Amino acid sequence: MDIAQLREYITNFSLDNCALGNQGYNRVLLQLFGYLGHGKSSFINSCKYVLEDGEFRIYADAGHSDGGKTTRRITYPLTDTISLVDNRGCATMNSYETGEIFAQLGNLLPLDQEVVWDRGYQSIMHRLVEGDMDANYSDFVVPIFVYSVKHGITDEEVPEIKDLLDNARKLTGLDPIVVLTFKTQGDLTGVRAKSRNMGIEHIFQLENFTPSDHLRTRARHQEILTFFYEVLKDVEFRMGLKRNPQRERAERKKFVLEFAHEREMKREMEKKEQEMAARQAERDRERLIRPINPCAQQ
Ligand SMILES: Nc1nc2c(ncn2[C@@H]2O[C@H](COP(=O)(O)OP(=O)(O)OP(=O)(O)O)[C@@H](O)[C@H]2O)c(=O)[nH]1
Ligand SMILES: [Mg+2]
Repeated sequence: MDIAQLREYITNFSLDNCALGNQGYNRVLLQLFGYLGHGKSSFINSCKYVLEDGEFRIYADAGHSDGGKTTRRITYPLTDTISLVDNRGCATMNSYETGEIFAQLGNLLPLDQEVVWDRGYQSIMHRLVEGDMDANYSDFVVPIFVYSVKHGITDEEVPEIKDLLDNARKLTGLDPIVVLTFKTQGDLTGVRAKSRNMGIEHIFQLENFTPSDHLRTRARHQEILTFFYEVLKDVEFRMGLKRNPQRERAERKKFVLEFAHEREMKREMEKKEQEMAARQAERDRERLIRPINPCAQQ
């Protein structure tokens, strides 16, 4: 497909035209997630630039440095059917942040609000229950993991990222699609190979358009349009199966609650083990010093 055909397919895409109709869905929500400063907001600006075909504009506020810029979870409509969500990036995938990431990804919390990294199971549970008051059943969620080639992937980072992607797959029922940013600024081949080994099938790579570099080139446009084409083909395929938006949301909620609960139990256990180890160390220390204590020898 050439650029014009890709653009036409994307702008005209409607869930109503899927094999079994829209089945209660009316929006494709591309949920961008990943670490701080890897180019999520810039990817949104790039997508808007390519799809709207106008001047380069900053829609999603992109930072200058190592990230932490986006703290609200904001929706950016792209076509009548497709919206992008700029989720809050996290520094490490520690347990609290991961629970929160999954609550965001599962679209279980209201959009366009500040994201707080909450502490503990109870807090997530309360917010999910509140989220039910304004529950959304009509978004078809697609997880998009944004990762910078410049950052690279060390062998130590692989298990954490794999875990995150596997859980995103379980949560949404879709293979996460990986977008590699800063593609000319690191070991692209190595990062691609590691992503493939993690079971990722769809990997896209690009240099985001930025305020200092937004020269239109065919290759850059083609990459972004192809990305949307593949995403929508995947959506079309999934929509060819019988779906139930209410049930799917309930399943996502169960997943997040179970995940948060498990993490809480694990944390409690680790805390107890640490306390026991500290008490044991204290007892050992006392035993060691007792024989040389003159009072103890009398
Ligand atoms: N050269 C180049 N710069 C990029 C690319 N993607 C992002 N940047 C720059 O990297 C910085 C961080 O990008 P953001 O888009 O703010 O990253 P983010 O993931 O939204 O970060 P947080 O919201 O802070 O988590 C900005 O200065 C961007 O201009 C890219 O593909 N190539
Ligand atoms: Mg951002």
